[in-house]
Amino acid sequence: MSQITATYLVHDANGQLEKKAEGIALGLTVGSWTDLPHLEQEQLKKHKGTVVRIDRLADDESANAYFGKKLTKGLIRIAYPAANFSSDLPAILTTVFGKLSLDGEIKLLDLKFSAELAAAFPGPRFGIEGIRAKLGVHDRPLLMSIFKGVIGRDLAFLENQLRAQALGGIDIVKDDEILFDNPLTPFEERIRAGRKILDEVFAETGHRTLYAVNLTGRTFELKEKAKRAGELGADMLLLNGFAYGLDVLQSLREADEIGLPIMAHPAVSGALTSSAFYGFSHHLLLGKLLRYAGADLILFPSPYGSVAIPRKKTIRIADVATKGEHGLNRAFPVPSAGIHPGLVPLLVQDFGIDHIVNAGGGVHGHPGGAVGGGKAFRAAISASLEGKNLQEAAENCSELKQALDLWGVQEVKV
Ligand code: 1AE
Repeated sequence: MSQITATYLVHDANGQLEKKAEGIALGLTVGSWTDLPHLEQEQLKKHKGTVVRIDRLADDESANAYFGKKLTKGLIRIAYPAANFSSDLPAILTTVFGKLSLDGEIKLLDLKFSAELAAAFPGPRFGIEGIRAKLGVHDRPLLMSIFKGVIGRDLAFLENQLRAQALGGIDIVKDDEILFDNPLTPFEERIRAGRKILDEVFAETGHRTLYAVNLTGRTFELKEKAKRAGELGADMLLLNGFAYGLDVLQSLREADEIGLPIMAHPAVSGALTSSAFYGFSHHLLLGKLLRYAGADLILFPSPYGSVAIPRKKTIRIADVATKGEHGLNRAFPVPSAGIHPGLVPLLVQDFGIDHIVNAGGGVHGHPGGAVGGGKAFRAAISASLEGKNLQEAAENCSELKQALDLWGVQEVKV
């Protein structure tokens, strides 16, 4: 049967997980059950939510302290028949976590899509393989950087930053997520200028860099704007997917007339994922749902940088973005924020070859500017893949040495 199965973390004051689970399964589907006459039960059977499993977890003092009462902690798994909702994320999320999310004592950890339901979702148009093919780079993590300090600056400033990043050997340059359409660097002008600079650098050096332009503005304008971006030569779209909503991302992904890779930024998602007690798990929201909706690249907080989340959670996000899921294309994991070259060995250890090293300050803050920053990162990536110590590699790369002197190296502990 086509269905979606939700796993919840619950904290129950009454200590009755079975009753709680049954209440959710019925409350979010047919309402009541045992009181219904047999005929109505027969009619409604295919719409009834089913409690699949209940696991009681050990008492959690931190949860009791947070809620100010003794609670029973558990995992509850409920299957919802696809007959109850249309095959879109707004309907699915409202079914499995609509009103339920409002009680503040329940966290949605996972959603398991049946094969039939998963077939309604596009997944990434390009995915890891498609992005690699665009760049012709198949044997190393990609390197991405971010325009920084560009608000209030003109196009010439952006052009200089872009040229420096590309000359540093960076594979993808993305707009800062806080750069919106503005009179100094309008959307279309940014794309035209970016196309010109990157083609020039390619002609000079043979290095291909892709530019991801921030797709911004009112929701109903986005499709036309994205199409125009492609016509003007943008390589990729950046989308603040949680400010707009997952279904907006999916609609952009599905529009064949756009046909550009989409990079999803995690802005705003922290409000939905950060609590241990309510909201969504990181891997569900940032890994699975972004992938189902069609993000080719998924940015998320790294375990090491300025807005770090625990390592295990980041690895789970990357796993969900890249494994299984009914054959959907694999989304590129991009652990981000506060990344510098000294962290690259750890990133390679945690995420392997199929991830993107992404840095803003760690590129532009290099003493040699973005050219030096890019070179330092590329050297750190090569050394990490060869299993070389970064200090040793820095003997042959002055830019890497400068970076390590500035930011240090974080040791890999196996
Ligand atoms: C998790 C998103 C990271 C991001 O968007 C960003 O701008 C990072 O910048 P840096 O590398 O921390 O300077």
